[in-house]
Amino acid sequence: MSSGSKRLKNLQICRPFVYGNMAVPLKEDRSPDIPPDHTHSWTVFLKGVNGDDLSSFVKRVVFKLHETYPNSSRSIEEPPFEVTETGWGEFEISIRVYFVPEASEKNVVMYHHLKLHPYGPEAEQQKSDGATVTSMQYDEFVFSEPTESLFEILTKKSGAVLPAQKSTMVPFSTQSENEELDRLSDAQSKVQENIRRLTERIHVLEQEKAALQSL
Ligand code: SLL
Repeated sequence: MSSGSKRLKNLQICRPFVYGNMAVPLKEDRSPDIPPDHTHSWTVFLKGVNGDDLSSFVKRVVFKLHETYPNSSRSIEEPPFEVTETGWGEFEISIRVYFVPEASEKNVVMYHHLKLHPYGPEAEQQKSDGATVTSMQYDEFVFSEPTESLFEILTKKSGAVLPAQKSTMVPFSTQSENEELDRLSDAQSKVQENIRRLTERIHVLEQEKAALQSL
């Protein structure tokens, strides 16, 4: 077994995401390239919550469209994981997610019913306004007993929380913001260090338990 492919027992790690679609009715000034029977422009997507980047552990996402579309299987290898199209009808889209090889996880599939037409109590008003229709769902990837590599990837400090570059010429508010970011970053490192230590401890206990059971 290569390093990092070992699985961490008794540990589960989750990552939230949303998937779904947005749609808008096509206007009079539509491009001449769009077939005349198409009524809407839409985007189907899978993305992290709060701008989270999923690409550290998601390798690609395959959106399977209705077979009336050319190359109906669309493979997206990097974020944004989405497909934009025009069309006239609603249909079910399968969204298959492949994880990075270090994760040693099977791909997962979700189904989303493409929504073009307003629904719900405000539907009539929205229809006459030509409003954007959104239909999306929250879900979580649940990794049970992740590989060490996947655990590493998922708990790695993300670039977004690194403190901004310090400068001596910054106005006071920016400086105190930077200090706050430093403190948050330190606290985050400590929490991660604790998680790592506890995970190791669990490992050791698991091994002791296995040794006792084999007596
Ligand atoms: C329906 N069962 O009848 C659905 C099928 C198909 C949608 C919807 C056009 C594709 C294209 C398109 O919108 N297909 O012309 O490339 O409502």
